[in-house]
Amino acid sequence: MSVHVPMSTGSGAMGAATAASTKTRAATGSPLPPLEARALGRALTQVADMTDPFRMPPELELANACWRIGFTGPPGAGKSSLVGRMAVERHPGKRLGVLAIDPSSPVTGGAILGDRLRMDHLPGIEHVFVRSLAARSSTDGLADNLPDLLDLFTTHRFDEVMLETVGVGQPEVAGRSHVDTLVLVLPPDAGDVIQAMKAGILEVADIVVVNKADLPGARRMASNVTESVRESGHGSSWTVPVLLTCQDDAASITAVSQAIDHHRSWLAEHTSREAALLLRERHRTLRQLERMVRTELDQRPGEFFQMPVAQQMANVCAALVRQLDRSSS
Ligand SMILES: Nc1nc2c(ncn2[C@@H]2O[C@H](COP(=O)(O)OP(=O)(O)OP(=O)(O)O)[C@@H](O)[C@H]2O)c(=O)[nH]1
Ligand SMILES: [Mg+2]
Repeated sequence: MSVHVPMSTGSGAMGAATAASTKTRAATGSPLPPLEARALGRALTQVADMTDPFRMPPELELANACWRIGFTGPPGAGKSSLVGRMAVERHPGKRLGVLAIDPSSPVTGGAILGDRLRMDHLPGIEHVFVRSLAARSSTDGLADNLPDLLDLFTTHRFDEVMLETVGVGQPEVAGRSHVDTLVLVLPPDAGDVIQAMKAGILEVADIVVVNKADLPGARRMASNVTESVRESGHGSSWTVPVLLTCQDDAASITAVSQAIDHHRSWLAEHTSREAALLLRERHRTLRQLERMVRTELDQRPGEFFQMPVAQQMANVCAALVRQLDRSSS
């Protein structure tokens, strides 16, 4: 079964993904169309619940892709609190979405801790949409259908979406390929986490936040992280800012928001958005294929794997081609 999500009109004008698309709606002065929050909520549930290993993704006008900001970090670092504050800080003049992915138990498929959003103050704000979803069967802490879930925010004409994921060390976990700006949120006592992250997430974070600056050890943690970031490097000329935040210190929240804007401007100046969006599509295809292959292999009996490997692969590929033919006819 495949689910049809609302599509944007147009012919996928990737070439138009220029600096103009980095302007906010407030900057361009165009009015916001009505937000169909209930339709979006239903579509998110529908896409999140899909178990079909094969889905034809919607044709999107990539040039209109909304800006995606990821917040990741260990459990309890204060990601939700920060995202909540950030939404208040950033929503004026924009349509802004918040999507939090909860880790879920692989055994029951249910979210362990349920909805832990600390954003009760947000749903009343016009043009701000908040949703929390369980990660389902995905093994890397992200929802299996995350690319499609995030696309829904583009089809519903959002300017910006903030994604919260629990990061435990691997860049994939952070959803690096799904977002434009990745913010790593750490608590003051994350020394062990930093050790574990050295070869991973620290290298792909665009901004590092040491939260709970009101607690002892935060400053020391920030200077340790600054050192680690300097050692590991970012792989580009972007200088990763390491910022201290405290939920009750409005100026510290504003500083993170400004760093996000700064990173966006830097990307617009130094990188190709078109290339970044195509890389994201590549990642989607890869994830989709991995999922389809895994599902096919799960259906094969043990004897299947006695065949020569080339024959096994040809058999699986033929089955995938049949599936694709069926779904496009
Ligand atoms: N002292 C202090 N506590 C904070 C701060 N920010 C958040 N907290 C507290 O830290 C706890 C965890 O906050 P969350 O925002 O739920 O953290 P999270 O990273 O989203 O947690 P998970 O989604 O469970 O991984 C809560 O009790 C918050 O009130 C802060 O700046 N200072
Ligand atoms: Mg949270």
